[in-house]
This record gives sequence, structure tokens and C-alpha cells, in this order.
Amino acid sequence: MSKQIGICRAHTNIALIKYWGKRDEVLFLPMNSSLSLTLAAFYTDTKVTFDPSQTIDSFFLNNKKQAPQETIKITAFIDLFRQNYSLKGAVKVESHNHVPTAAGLASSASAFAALAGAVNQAAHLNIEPTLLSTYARRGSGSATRSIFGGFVEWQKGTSSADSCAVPIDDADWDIGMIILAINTQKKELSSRAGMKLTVATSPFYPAWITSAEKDLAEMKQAIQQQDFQKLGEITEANGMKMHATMLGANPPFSYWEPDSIRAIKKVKSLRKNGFMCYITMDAGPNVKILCKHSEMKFLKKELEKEFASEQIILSDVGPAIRSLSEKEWLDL
Ligand code: FM0
Repeated sequence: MSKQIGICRAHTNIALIKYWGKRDEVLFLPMNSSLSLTLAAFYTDTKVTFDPSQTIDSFFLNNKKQAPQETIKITAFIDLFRQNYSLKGAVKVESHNHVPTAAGLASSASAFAALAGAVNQAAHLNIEPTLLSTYARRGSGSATRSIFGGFVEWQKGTSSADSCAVPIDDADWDIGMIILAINTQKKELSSRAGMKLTVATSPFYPAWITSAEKDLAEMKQAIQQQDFQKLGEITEANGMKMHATMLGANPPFSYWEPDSIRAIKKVKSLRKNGFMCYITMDAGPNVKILCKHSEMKFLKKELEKEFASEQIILSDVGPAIRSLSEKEWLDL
């Protein structure tokens, strides 16, 4: 039997309503629904080759063969498909992350969405995107949302079958995002460990859940009305509330650094001067600024007064996953 090949590109996403906490760690079922914006600037390209003549899976990231402890994660992920479909042979996975190292963004969201898409294509599984998002979810929760472009909701669902992504809006109404890289070192506490500690120990956690569901409902309304100010205000407030839960954990922790606060102050002052820009932060010190696409370049100039130009990356709204041809892959 011949080799089967699939190649897929998936973009990363930034949550505007955060996913923070699991109710099932094996199935990656979240405590709350979340909502994100897919970014054009950062993506992963992944090629999957099923080879019936091979018996051991292999994994190459940016042309470098990965150690067994990394390859095991890939095997565990592909095994989810192997349980439901008949897949022939071992798999070779080759991935390229197009995430500027300066961005300091985690790539697990785009990585597992691209891998799910490439498996689907290689083995001709014809899994439709919503179902595919439940597979991506099992690699990393945030990967659920990277199957689609624009604004995407990850509905927490009632079971593994319906905890999936749903496209909300293609965000083609003057939306952009600025990534301000504060520190690109690997963080001390992963988001996985951080959310687990928060769920287990923070007395603020129940309030987070109630509040996140309310924020989500209001944000969906703001998106429907294309009300940018409301969208931004909810984004900023929701992110801050997530970070507040961490200060209540035992032991308490925070991902913030002095420069994160400097960035927050700068964005607030820009807002006072009439610009529509709002902060969100994930499990790290880097700051993401939701803004109007039409104001992005001006905002970059303003930020350059306080931060190095290499720290500031502008992104358009990103699309859904898509297949790449062998030619596109070779041209990378
Ligand atoms: O993206 O344990 O997906 O909604 O980025 O792999 O399921 O890396 F701010 C934190 C992402 C968490 C919010 O967590 O965890 C968001 C966060 P996994 P992820």
C-alpha cells in the first residue's frame, strides 16, 4: 500500500473570553466556554505521512527530529483517530511554526489544529470542522478554537462529543491585534499547571466561572452589534479577572512582569487620548492589544516610544485551517 499524505495550515488564536480550568483533564473538557480571535500573523504548517512500511511514529519540528518524550505526545494524539478509524502504518509528522520567536506566543493551539487537519486530509477521513475541533481539543484546549477563523466560540458542552468550536463572526469589521512581546523565555508555570492549581485552590474561582459565562453572553451580543468599544471593554475585564484568580491560589502566582504593567498603563493612556485599544494577557507576561485595524500603524508608532520596535508585532484577523499542496509545502 502506498503512503498517504496530508498537509494543513492552522493559525493561532488569542482568547478574549479566557479558558481557564478543566472539569475533565483526560478529555480536556473546560469549566467555562471561551471566545477567541484567530490571528493571521502566527501559524503552524504540518505535514502528515502515513507509511505502511514503518512501525514507529516520528516527529520533526522546524526540521529537527524530536526526542521520544515529544513524539509520545504526537502518538497519543494520533491514537485518538486510530481508535475510531482504520489508519494504516506509522506516521511521520513534520511541522513548521511560523511564530516569530520574538512574539513569545505558545504554539500549541495552532500545532494541534494543524495536526488534526493534516491527519484528516491524509487518511481521507472527511471529518467536518466542528467534529475535527473536538479532536484538536484533546491535544490542547485552545487548539479547539484554531480550526476556524475570525471570532470563534469554544462551547464547553456537556460531554466530549459536544465540547467543540463554533464560528461566530469572520471579524471583517476593522479589527486588529498588536502583540507586545515582554519576555520570550519559557515560562516557569505552564498554563496547564497554572489552571489546575487555580481550580484546586483559589477561592475566587467560582466567581470567575459565573462572571465568565456572563461576559461571554455580553461579548456575543457586542460582536453581533459590531460594538467595538463593548467588545474591548469586556475583553480587558475578562482577562484581568482570570489573572485575579491566580493571586487567590495557594501558593499565589502571577505571570505579570514590570513591563506588562508598563504596557497596560501605556494602553490606558492611549485610550484617554481617544484610541480604541484594550489589553488581554494569557499565561505569560506578554501583552496583546485588541484594536481597530485602521489605527494599528499609528498605535505601533506610539508604542515604539516606550518599547523596542522588534517587540511590537501587528496581526490581521486570521482564517480557518486550510490544506496546503505539496508545492506550497516545498516553497515554504
Ligand atoms: O487560550 O492544558 O490551551 O483561552 O491561553 O493545553 O488545554 O495551553 F490565558 C490562558 C490556554 C489558556 C487562555 O491553555 O491549556 C485561552 C489561556 P491545555 P492551553
